[in-house]
Amino acid sequence: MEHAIIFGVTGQDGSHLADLLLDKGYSVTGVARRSSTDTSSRIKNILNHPQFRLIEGDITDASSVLNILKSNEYVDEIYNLAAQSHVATSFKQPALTWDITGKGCFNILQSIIDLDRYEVRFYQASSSEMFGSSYVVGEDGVKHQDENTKFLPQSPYAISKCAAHYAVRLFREAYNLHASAGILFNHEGPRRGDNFVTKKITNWVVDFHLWLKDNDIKPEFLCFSDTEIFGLQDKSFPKLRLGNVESYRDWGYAGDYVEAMWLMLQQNEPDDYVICTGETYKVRDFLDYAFQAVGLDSWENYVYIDPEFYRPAEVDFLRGNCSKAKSKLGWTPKYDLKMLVNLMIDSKLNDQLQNNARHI
Ligand code: NAP
Ligand code: F7E
Repeated sequence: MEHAIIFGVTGQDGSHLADLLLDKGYSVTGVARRSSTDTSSRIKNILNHPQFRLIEGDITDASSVLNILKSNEYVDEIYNLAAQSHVATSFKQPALTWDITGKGCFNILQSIIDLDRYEVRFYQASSSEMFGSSYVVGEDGVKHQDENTKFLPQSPYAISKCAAHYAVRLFREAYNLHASAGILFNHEGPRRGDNFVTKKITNWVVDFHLWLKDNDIKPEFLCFSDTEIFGLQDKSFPKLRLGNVESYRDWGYAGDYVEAMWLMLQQNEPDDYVICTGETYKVRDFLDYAFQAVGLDSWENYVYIDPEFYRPAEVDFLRGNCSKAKSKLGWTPKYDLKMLVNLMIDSKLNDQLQNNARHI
């Protein structure tokens, strides 16, 4: 039986990857850091799985990482998905972001070498944020980023990811490690953290839709202030507060993207791959789809553009080209943006309806 270790198993991707590997018959060791509150909500479905084990560890602590590898003598694959992954937060906590997102990767790679575990296959979660303000124009005149596009990182998060990405390449070349990096563009889904823009939008849209229904309010009777939406009998609902809605992102579905991670480690040779949909949309397009999904025609009245959510530096344009992954891995994304928005809205609606049913 194949054995994999997942650092960052409690996160969006870690939980999807654990599901995938268990389905494939792997035994999976998930590493979670100590927390004052329970962080296992995304992996509740597998906590009692006979082939799943959750252990404590922190990738910022080199001795913790070393001990995890020592106590797991037989490991085929290690996936490093652990990160301080929020770009805006990285401007407020750059040193912490570096320790987790940058140095953490070195801690794992160095432990593999120190323990002579050259047989292990390693995956690093690199990011399209590493491209920052850089892109190329293809022969078709379309702007995009691929494996050969230079990195121009625009945040402490992206700088940390670049350092980790170069470390993977160095350890691959210097020590002949089977170490691969997936340069993944934004990927989302019902398990996305609440403070990323797609989840923030879909959560708000569903809550607002249910508020209208519960109070039997028709949208045409609403009144608006700068920050509030008023219904009948002085009932009010806070507007959705967002920052820059003009940036472009290439959004895919997380469930599709973890398959690409696994495929990378099944190749004879390690390599780096861009994983994306190849389509790009503005945040305002995502808003259009999300509001349409619950029958609201225009989002402008419901959104308050709040300077608090602007970043000191922005990545304005991301659109990937994953031709290499398509031809070498045989990987293609299954979800387009509209399907992704509907998945996130339907899942949140179901959660809310189930919660309400429990309280009746
Ligand atoms: P996520 O939901 O934020 O998950 C991050 C995971 O890292 C969580 O399990 C978190 O644990 C864990 N973690 C944080 N600090 C740690 C530490 N010091 N030691 C051990 N574990 C730690 O991120 P995601 O969306 O699943 O993304 C997975 C990876 O892909 C990340 O490296 C991210 O930077 C990268 N990435 C994501 C995207 C995307 O669009 N989602 C795109 C490109 C790259 P807690 O539960 O305790 O917080
Ligand atoms: O922002 C804008 C924001 O935080 C997307 C991470 O998984 O993908 C993710 O990073 C866009 C940006 O994702 C709000 O300014 C507007 O232009 O959802 P996000 P991100 O920064 O693209 C990459 C590939 C990763 O690697 C990261 O780990 O939306 N935006 N208003 C907002 N963003 C947030 N979070 N909140 C807002 O209110």
